[in-house]
Amino acid sequence: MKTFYIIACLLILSLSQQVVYAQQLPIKEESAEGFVKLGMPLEEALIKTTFVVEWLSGEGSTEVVFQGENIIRTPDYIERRRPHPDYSTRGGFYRILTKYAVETHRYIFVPFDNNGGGSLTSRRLHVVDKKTLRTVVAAFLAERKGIWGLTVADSSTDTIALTYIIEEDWRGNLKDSIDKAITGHLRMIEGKLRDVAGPRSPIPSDMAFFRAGRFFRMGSDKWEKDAEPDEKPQHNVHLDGFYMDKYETTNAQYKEFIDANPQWQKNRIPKKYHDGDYLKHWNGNDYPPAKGNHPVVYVSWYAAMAYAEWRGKRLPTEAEWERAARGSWRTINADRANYGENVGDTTPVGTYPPGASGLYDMAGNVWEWCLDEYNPDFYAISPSHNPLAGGTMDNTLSDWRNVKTVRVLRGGSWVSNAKFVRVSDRTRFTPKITNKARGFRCVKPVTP
Ligand SMILES: [Ca+2]
Ligand SMILES: [Ca+2]
Repeated sequence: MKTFYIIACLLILSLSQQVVYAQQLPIKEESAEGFVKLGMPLEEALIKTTFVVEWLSGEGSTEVVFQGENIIRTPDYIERRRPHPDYSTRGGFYRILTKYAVETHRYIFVPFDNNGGGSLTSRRLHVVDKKTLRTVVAAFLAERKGIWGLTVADSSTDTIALTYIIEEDWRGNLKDSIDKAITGHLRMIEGKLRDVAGPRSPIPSDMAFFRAGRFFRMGSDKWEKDAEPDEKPQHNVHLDGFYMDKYETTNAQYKEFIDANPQWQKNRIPKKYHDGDYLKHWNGNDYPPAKGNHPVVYVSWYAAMAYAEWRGKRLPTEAEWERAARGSWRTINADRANYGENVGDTTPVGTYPPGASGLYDMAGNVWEWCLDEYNPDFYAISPSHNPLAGGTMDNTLSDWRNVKTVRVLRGGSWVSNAKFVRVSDRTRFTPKITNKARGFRCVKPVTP
């Protein structure tokens, strides 16, 4: 008992000092504070948790009630826990298990079935140490193929994450060997996730935070109406954490940029960075009267890149853009977005209600430049982690002035038909092109 409290105190102490580190990673619906604010002492909570000891040899299992420190600690079993009725909400049970895993330097993993279905409480949660993890995953994988989720609780960095450890490609084949998947996963958890789980520093008020490890289906399904070939196959994507601007970049913001960087003013910008129409609607270095809060348009991809760099940000990858835009509406109409000439011009940013993630005008108003080269076949070959077409992130960010290949735009504009306002629609233009319906917004990685 004493040892337990000493460990707990040390944990709390180290948590309070690691200000630069991440807060506990919230799982799904859980708030960032959920873990540390678990009201009941762990000891007490665990006593109320039924768990099943399951031997890896396959010799069976025993159901027992957790009794404080009296855990059978042998290397050849795993614990499969079930929530006490008092903790039957998925969040409550998850928090208890996670806290337990952190304090015992162990991991939890959650095998998902092929459909990813079922509530978290109905899934089997296994508590294992790092060494056992490989054995356990291999054993389960032999049993049935599928997409395997892993929640890792890492006691050294006090982070947890729900991520996918082994993924299927669109044909149903596993993408990695077990060894490769586990190694890669642990490296990621131990490295990047500590900073991206849930930043302790406040989220900038004009940006929305997107947690790492979130999995989503990118692209369009076979049956999706209006989907074009370049939106297929639908595939799994896993992203590092990032912030995204809540609004499209405005004229007023863009003016600050050209005032501070005269080489990007209309009469100074080098020819290689635009098509002759750059800031066509501006009067010299002034945006049109009363349009300070409208999205800037007539900006090339180069101009967007330069602006983002100056702000200490960058353009979003297509995957980041789509992940941020997903989950808002199944249908679109004139009350929700500025598209299809229903207004006849850009509208001030934030005129329409925000989407599910708190972002405005992802659908319509102006098309938004993305970082990626446009490759219609990219989805068939795209890596599952942080996909980016046309080069590495480092190369693209350091060498963007020499980029010549076509770039992606997303989200449709005030001119576009509904078809182009769909979240998975992709379009493209050469990086020099500017026009009245194209602008951008920026993102910022959480890990420097
Ligand atoms: Ca937009
Ligand atoms: Ca398209």
